[in-house]
Amino acid sequence: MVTIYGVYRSRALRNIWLLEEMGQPFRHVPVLQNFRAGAEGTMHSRSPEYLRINPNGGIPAMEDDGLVLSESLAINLYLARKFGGPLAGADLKEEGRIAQWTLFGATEIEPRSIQILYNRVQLPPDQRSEAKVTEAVAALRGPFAALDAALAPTGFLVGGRFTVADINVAEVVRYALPAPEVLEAAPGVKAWLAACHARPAWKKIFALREEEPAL
Ligand SMILES: N[C@@H](CCC(=O)N[C@@H](CS)C(=O)NCC(=O)O)C(=O)O
Repeated sequence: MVTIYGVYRSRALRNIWLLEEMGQPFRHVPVLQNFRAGAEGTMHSRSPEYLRINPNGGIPAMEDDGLVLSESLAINLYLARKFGGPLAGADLKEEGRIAQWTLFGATEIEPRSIQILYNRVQLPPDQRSEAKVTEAVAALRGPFAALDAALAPTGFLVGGRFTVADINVAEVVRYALPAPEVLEAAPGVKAWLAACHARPAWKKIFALREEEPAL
């Protein structure tokens, strides 16, 4: 059985979302970020036992049949390929598109959207920078316009249906929500994200996430 290491309030949520959507049972080991270590007395990203699993020390990690993977988005590509079904690419061309949008999310969106999350929500108030938010909002305009155009024909990123590409990109777009002006400028992205978050699997895992202590 697949094991996912990482609390719901981490990038492990991406993997948990996909597994829920695919109806795949999995083992969940709630590893904490190291800066939260000690709060709940559970394993954290710098615990020796976790570093034996993932020497990079980041969460999430996944174990499956002797394979250990890190990088949340790569884990999702692996899981989609392994379990197949409508969330996975139906052929090589769709797999190419899924990889394209996943890397677009990782390179064009996440480095900016995470600055919005850090500087509007997660950092202690005296460490936040509105200048970084402004910079991120400006840098996201182009990528969000590209996403908006890609979503226009069908409302999905690949194959006219909900796939792992939508999960991988929705999870990095979500970090921009604390700056609503970015989404107001891209109404197709806003509607698509709302549709992603209306899915039963998302509602289920987000409720479980809310039960965890906040960061
Ligand atoms: N690119 C990596 C990022 C992993 C990452 O930075 N995870 C955070 C939690 S969401 C983490 O482990 N933070 C605590 C630490 O680095 O010790 C991925 O997508 O898996």
